[in-house]
Amino acid sequence: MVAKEAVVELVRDAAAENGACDVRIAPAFVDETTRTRLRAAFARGDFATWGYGDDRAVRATDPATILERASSVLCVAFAYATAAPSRAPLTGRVSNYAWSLDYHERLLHVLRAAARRIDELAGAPVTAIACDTKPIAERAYAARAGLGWTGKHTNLISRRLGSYVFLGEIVTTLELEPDAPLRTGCGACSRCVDACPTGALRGDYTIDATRCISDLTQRTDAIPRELRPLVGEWVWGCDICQSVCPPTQRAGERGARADAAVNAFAATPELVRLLRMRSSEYRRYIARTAMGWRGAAVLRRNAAVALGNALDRSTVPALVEALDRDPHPMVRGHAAWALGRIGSPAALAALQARMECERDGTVREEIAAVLVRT
Ligand code: B12
Ligand code: SF4
Ligand code: SF4
Repeated sequence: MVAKEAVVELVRDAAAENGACDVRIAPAFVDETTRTRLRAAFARGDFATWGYGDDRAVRATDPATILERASSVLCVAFAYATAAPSRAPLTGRVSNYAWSLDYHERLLHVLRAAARRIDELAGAPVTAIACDTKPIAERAYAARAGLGWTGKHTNLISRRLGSYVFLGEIVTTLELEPDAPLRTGCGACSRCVDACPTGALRGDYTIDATRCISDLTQRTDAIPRELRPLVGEWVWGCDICQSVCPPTQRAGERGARADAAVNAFAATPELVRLLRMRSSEYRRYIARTAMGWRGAAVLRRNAAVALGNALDRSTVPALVEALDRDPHPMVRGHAAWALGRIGSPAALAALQARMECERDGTVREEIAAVLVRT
């Protein structure tokens, strides 16, 4: 018989180098309530950009999908809050979770080490791990384990560490006594709902992810035109709903010592430099962070949108350069939009000139949408 305390201690030991963490245990049950919520969310189209369907709802709510004869889920919360760096004008905003070394690698390393030691203790392979890498409703099992509660911003809020926590799981066939869910919640607070610039949060613990800035900055196709002005200067992710959340504010930067920015450019990228970024700079400064997985063109597109929202005429030459020379049509199209937003004579003249030679239909459409208004 393997004792619950010994297993929890092994996880804490493995995580010790990575700042504060909490560990609690949920039963590996089929979670019908969450399954119904996921189905409803997918049917509403809230996750249309992710292509989630019924299969995802079924798999994510049954830990046996990850490990046959799963009996318990060790849910782990890793703190990651670090103070927002001060920003100079014309730099982009990057979310707290993304400016450090990619968390997946670090946390999977911790979970793997802990799982190996649990297997040794049990004398047989009894574990499987996940951290944003497998279809499991991580927040739902964490909430069931009492690691925290689901806030109206839909993030799991740990009582001690706030919501700036990553979640990871060790699913095991060991029968470990489950912990109780917390008896707490958001009450009448709705600060996150009021603060969200795009109206993505409905206030009933659901989100229209297709409106969330975090999703908009990660998608690989065009950002819907009507949403671009609402993205502001975010170039990766968004922290607004969490930064106004009282329990997250109270937690402060408790324990996140491993999450310092990898370099200043990743934390507060100069927008013009980001707009011009090619593979070598991308590989050097960005690829190893959590904003590296979508490639350089997505970040150049995001820089164009942020510059369109910054409305600074000094950036027109760089945007014209992107319009004329960026190899990716999506970046050229968003540069056209940004020039239209700035709307100076030089910006409009560049758009007129580009219309004469641009061959890509999507870019021509972006330019036409500006010129028709002027
Ligand atoms: C797709 C995805 C996204 C999408 C959609 C986000 C979302 N809210 O679902 C986008 C790109 C927008 C996104 C953004 C972010 N993400 Co994300 N994302 C995921 C991913 C891969 C799947 C989430 C999913 O299945 N969503 C579908 C929804 C329906 O499922 P759910 O959120 O689990 O469902 C809960 C709600 O529906 C809620 N619910 C619904 N109705 C009701 C009713 C009541 C009464 C209650 C109480 C609850 C409730 O209960 C469900 C279970 O808890 C997870 C990893 C994973 N495997 O879970 C990471 C994950 C959720 N993301 C994470 C992070 C860090 C973020 C960002 C903070 C990053 C950033 N700063 O930009 C933002 C937060 C934005 C926000 N407000 O949610 C962390 C969250 C950690 C935490 N503390 O909760 C996760 C768990 C990754 C990880 N391993 O750490 N993400
Ligand atoms: S991350 Fe930003 S855009 Fe997304 S729900 Fe929160 S405040 Fe709204
Ligand atoms: S801001 Fe208020 S309503 Fe939103 S998650 Fe935090 S406590 Fe809950």
